[in-house]
Order: sequence, then structure tokens, then C-alpha cells
Amino acid sequence: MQITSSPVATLTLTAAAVLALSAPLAHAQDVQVVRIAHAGPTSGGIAHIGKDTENGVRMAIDDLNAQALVIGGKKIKFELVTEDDAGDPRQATAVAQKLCDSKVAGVIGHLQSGTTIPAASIYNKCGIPHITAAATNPDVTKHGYNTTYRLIANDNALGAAVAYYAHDTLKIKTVAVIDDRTAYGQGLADVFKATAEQKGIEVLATEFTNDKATDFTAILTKIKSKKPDAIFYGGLDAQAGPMLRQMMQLGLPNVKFFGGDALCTEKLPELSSMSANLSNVTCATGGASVEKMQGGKEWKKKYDARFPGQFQVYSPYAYDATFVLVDAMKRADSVDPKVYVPFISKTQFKGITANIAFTPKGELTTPAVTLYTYKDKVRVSLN
Ligand code: ABU
Repeated sequence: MQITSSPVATLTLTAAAVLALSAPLAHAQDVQVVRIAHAGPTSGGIAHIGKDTENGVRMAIDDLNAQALVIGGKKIKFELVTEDDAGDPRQATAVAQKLCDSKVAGVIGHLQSGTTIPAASIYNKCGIPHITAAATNPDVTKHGYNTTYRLIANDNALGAAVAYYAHDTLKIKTVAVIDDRTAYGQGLADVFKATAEQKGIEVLATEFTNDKATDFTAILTKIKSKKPDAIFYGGLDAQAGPMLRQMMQLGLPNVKFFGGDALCTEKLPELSSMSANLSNVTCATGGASVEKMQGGKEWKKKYDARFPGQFQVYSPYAYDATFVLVDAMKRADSVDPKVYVPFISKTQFKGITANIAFTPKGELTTPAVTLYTYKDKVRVSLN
């Protein structure tokens, strides 16, 4: 730019400079609040898992606000809305409708398959996207809604991984299968059972309970008479803990114990009253262990400092899920679900859990599975 001494030119330059300076100032003051919801059980028997997931979203929102993002020409302030579905399908549909009516920009949830499946169609009808960081029943994505996504491996992968490990590594010959009759527990047990039978493991008994039960002595006594090498439990840690303890009390100290992600928590030792047979547990979660995630160690240090003793399983996925929604908003240059939803399916996002991309149905393109056991009453990964 050439500087001139002409008063007119100087005046023109000054006006342009004022305009140039004032435009960003006006934008900086133009803050748009964008509400992102977490929906899951923050009360009841698995409130510790729901809280862990909520913590992941909270941490993501704080980190995103620290970036001072501008989307659609406006400075964005993200706010967390939290809704407790109490792990109940009816409460979950009420929560989903409430979040639709209040026009949140997106939802991280729900946590359980039995709550996520009915909630998904409500979110689809109102056009609000949701990403589950935890629900693993394959049916969550069966409709292929462009508003439903899952950030971890599903029960087909989890159930099969445990069955393969039982057969190939632990040389298990016979097993009894118990499930809690939820969409998750029953579905996972069915996958395990089918895969185990394909591998040549004999299923000696199939029993069921529910996700509120605490006394399993009748079921375990029945199973004891069949002398299985192992028990597979399709259900939550809130039942698996007492079940492990009761296996010890009933004289089953050497029976292996298998399960999926919802019993594979940091809290299982406490829920089992530090039962000696925790070392018999093999359980599978859908994703890499936090120690092996890209940047996982650093992320976990930050999480533990902020939420001491609260880490369970899904918070890193809930964290990434929040970023995936916002990444789509950034690419769409809009926080309006009508505009940014089509961008979610095209996600190519380097998260802390993985490099995230989706299949046309909303599943991860390359889901990982990690097997765990408990050593000295602490969860440790096997792969
Ligand atoms: N995947 C474990 C959380 C429970 C569920 O899917 O219902």
C-alpha cells in the first residue's frame, strides 16, 4: 500500500482501517451459545459409568471453549446440558423428546443399548444427531439413520473376541451362559454362545437374571452341578461384582468368568468386595486401552486430576464424540443440525481414541477390541 499525503486519501484510508478494525470487534462480541447434551444413567446402579461418560463430555466442552472457535461468523460458547435417563428405556425416550423440544445442537448418549435404541428414532425424527460412546448392541445402528453414530466396537466384535480367547488361549471346553435380559446383555450372550459353539465349546447351561438383581445363589447353585470350566455373564458390573463374590461363597473359585464392556470397569473389584476370583475374569471393551490411545496417557492424567477416582471405561469415547460433533459443525460452518448433520457421515477426525471415520450405517470403519483381566485387584489389558 502506497502512503500519500493527500487529505482525501488519508481520510479514505482511515475510514477503511476503522471499518477493518471494528468488524472483528463486533464479531467478538457476537457470541452464540451452543448446547450439547449428555444423556445417560447418572443415578441408579451404574451411575458411576454414566458419570464417567458425562465427565468425558464436560472435559471436551471445556477444551473446545478454550479454542475460542468461530463458526458461521460467530464466536461459539459451548454449554453442557445433562440429562439422567436412569438406565430406563421409558425415561430415555422422555429425555430424548425433551432434548429435541429444547433444540440442543447434539447429544452424546445414551449409554445403554436398551435406552439408545428407542431414543435413536426420536432424535432422527427431530433431526438432532447423537453419538453413543458406550451402547454396543448392533441394532443401535440398524436403521442407518444419519443422526445415529457409535464410537466403539459393537457386541458382535466383543462377544466373538471373548469366545475366541476362551477357546484359543484358555482352552475352555465347557461354559454356562447367564444374561440380564437387557438388549445389551442378551444380545452379547447370544453372540458369545454362537461363537463359542462354533469353536467347539460346549454350552452346558443357559440362565438369566435381570439388571437389578443382587442374589445369584439359585442360578449359580444350578450351574455348579454342571461343573463348567467357565461362566459367561452378559450384563453390567453392578451384577457381575456380587456374582463373582457369590461364586467364591458357593465353592467355584477356579471357574473362569467372562463378560463384555459393561462389567469391564475399574469399579468391578470394589463391587465384588475385592473377591479373590477377580483374576479369573476376562472381559472385552470396544476400543484401545487408554494407555495405548494416541495421547491417551496425557489425556488420562488430565482426567484423573479433574475427576479423581472416577475413570471407568467410556469417558475418552465421550470426549471424542463431542469433538466429532463440533468437527462437523466446523466443516459445515454452521451449528444448525439441519446444516451440519450431513457432514458427520464424512468425518475423518484424529481423536484421542482413534482416527475416526464412519461406515454408511454409522459404525466405526476400524473398531478395535481390548481384552482385560484383573491383577492384584486392578484392571489390566491383555492385548
Ligand atoms: N455396552 C455396554 C453398555 C451397556 C449397553 O450397551 O447396554
